[in-house]
Amino acid sequence: SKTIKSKRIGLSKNDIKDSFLENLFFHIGRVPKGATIMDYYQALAYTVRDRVFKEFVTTVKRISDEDLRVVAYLSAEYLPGPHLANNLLSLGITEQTAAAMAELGIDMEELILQEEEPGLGNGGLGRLASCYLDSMATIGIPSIAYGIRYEFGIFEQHIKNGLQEEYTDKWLQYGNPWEVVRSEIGYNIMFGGSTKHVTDSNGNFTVNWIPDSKLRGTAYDTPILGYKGYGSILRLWRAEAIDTFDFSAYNKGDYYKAVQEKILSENITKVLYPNDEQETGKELRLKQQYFFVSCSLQDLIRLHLLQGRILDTLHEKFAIQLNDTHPAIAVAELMRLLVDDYQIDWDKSWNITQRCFGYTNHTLLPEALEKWSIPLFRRVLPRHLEIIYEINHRFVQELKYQHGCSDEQLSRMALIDHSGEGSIRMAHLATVGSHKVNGVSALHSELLKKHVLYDFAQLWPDKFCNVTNGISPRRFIALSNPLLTGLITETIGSGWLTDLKELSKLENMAEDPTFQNKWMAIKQTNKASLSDHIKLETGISVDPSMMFDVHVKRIHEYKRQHLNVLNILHLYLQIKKGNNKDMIPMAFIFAGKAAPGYFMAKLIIKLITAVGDLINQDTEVNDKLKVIFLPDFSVKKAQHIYPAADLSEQISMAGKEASGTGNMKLSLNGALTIGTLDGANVEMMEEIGMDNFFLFGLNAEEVQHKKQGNYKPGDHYVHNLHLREVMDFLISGALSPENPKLFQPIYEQLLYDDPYMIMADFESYLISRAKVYEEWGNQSNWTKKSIINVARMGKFSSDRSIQDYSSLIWKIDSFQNRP
Ligand code: 26Q
Repeated sequence: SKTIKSKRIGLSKNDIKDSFLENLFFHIGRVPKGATIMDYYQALAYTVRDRVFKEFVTTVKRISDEDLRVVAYLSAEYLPGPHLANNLLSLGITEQTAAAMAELGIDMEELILQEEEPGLGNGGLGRLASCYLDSMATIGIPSIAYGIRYEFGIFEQHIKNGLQEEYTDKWLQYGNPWEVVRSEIGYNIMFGGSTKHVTDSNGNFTVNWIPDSKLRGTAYDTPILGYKGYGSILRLWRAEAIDTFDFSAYNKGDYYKAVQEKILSENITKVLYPNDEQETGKELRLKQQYFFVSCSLQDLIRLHLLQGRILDTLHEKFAIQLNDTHPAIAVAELMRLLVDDYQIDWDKSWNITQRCFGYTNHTLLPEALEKWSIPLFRRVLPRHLEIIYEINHRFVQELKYQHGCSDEQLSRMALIDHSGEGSIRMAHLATVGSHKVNGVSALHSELLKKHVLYDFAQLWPDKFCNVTNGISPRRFIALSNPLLTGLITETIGSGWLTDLKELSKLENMAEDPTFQNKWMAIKQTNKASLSDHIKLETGISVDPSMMFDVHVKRIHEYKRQHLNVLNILHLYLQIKKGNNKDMIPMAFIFAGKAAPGYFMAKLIIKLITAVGDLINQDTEVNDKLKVIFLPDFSVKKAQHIYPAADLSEQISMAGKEASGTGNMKLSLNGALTIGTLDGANVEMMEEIGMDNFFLFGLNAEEVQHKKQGNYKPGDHYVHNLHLREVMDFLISGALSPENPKLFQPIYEQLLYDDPYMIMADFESYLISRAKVYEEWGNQSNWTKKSIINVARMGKFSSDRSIQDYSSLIWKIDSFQNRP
């Protein structure tokens, strides 16, 4: 790579300009006259990609030359966000590139907006994987990230008559300049059929899996650059037919059948399941998981053997991290590869397997724990079922004879749940097959040990640890909030972007009036920009001087967007009664997708938009209140919203949100948080201090306790006048004159069941909000708290999370820490 010194990858303005014109001509086949904005975007993308490749190749060479230990991150989801601006930032060429474009009469910002982001995930878990990849590349943890190249990512959300409608995401329709297909890197994947247990002529016992279908996984690589750092790679698998045509069928004249196999094969990676909970019994989903896991493990084995090593040392060279249970079938697949394909004996294989894997759990919701029905599993993966039975058998024997576990304990811990038609507990498979299991926040990791994986934590206390989630400061402040980034760098230097703890140097400035004014002015500018965007997208005008109260995340009952709505209705009713003397003008901004089959979540969207319709048009209230639902939340939209937020809503029922990461992104951009003691909010409040955080609601223990007692949500209705007014209003028909019963399901659930304790937390929420209004009244004071929030966010960098993974789980040194 040292020989590649041409101006083709030069970083000066002129080299960039020349390469841009060259790429426009040779890659796109255009000259500036007649080129479209999309042509320009593509040409710039190729120009940047060339430069990314150079850095990337340098890192790969170093890993290979120094024979380094590597992290293989397995995740069914990634949400990298747009690549162009991030790569410019990482290469440090944003300014000269903008100047080069300007000389050609092109606005670079406009090109940046052309990019369709890869929506290859649902939400937090997918975005976390991408933040981690950014951090591994920045710090220099040798890594490769594996996943699925969904042709259609998360659906596009449109709002029609206030309701969510889903449209196909066509992110590949104009091609994808960031990836390269590696046609030569591909693996055969088998499904279905049966197994044959045979003893060969040498007396060796082997198992043959005779599948009923095969397909091929091909690698598509996207190089990932860390900030002024190293490279990593996102390797996504696409399913293809092994033979384009079934020639025997073709020759018989059955063209349709011949093509069908190709279509069926390609189906596997067609579309992302848009559910951020378990999608029960979907055969295709199981096939997706197995498909990408098998490709990835075969690839690791190939890389390992290519370096001239033997499989006995696989665990020395690779740390394989399972992002939730979605890739947990890897435990059985690695055993199959080692035992069946490479004839390594079971015990040795098991030892290698356990030492390779680490498992990260992201949920405590019992309904979200992955299970696969045994009949389905047998149909798709007959050999893996046998292997899981064998793992289970040995595990149960060990529990019984070495640990003296009771039958009750055994049935609780087994990999197989025998109720009904029987199912496989993927979290148990992942736990047994890994050497470390971690939760994603301190609270979550404790609850994991106390409830979901209690017996395992008793058995193997050392296996359990915590790694609190983090976010990439490059994407979520440097890229998204250039003005604030500029002010911070001007004040404390630029070291904070790779060492976020340095933000603490801002504390000195918190009470400085000049600094406060600059801080406020930036927030104001960001709000004005979002306000323009809101006007463009929804037609609603929002005065940027209003407080921007932001609630953006997937729509879920446990996240309690409807608690927020109840408060908005309360404010509305107060204004209507004339109790609005010193009410603070507020814009409530919501965004987030609902799973297409999740009735209540979709009804909550309708509720938000109905409340918006009522309020935004009512001149008696609309100078005090606005309610916005911004459609189609994505990484790109998120980057626009966070910098403009004054208040961050993190109001899930305590014990339900594993960590949350939006909480960190908003706080890093200077929003104050109103929130419950849930997930990482707990640690954020510890860092930020009670005085700078608006806490409310039951804690996880109190929730638990109340649930075990006899919780009567109706009591709150009876005793709290405000709550009663709001609830009655919900079914008064005022929100939905054409269908007065529309919101009855929400009303009834809250009144008679209230699984997420909205009624119990309502009063406390209002009290906490009253403190928000009080603090907002003193803008200098608010700004001081905003600065303190940012100054104390250092812990929540994904760089810190990756350091934790590296030292606690992976035992891998970064480039930074080696000579
Ligand atoms: C599983 C089976 C079948 C179909 C879909 C799924 C599926 C897909 C995605 C299940 C769950 C997810 C995503 C979960 C998720 O995003 N969890 C969030 O992870 C974040 C990162 O750790 C946390 O901050 C959030 O608290 C957690 O909700």
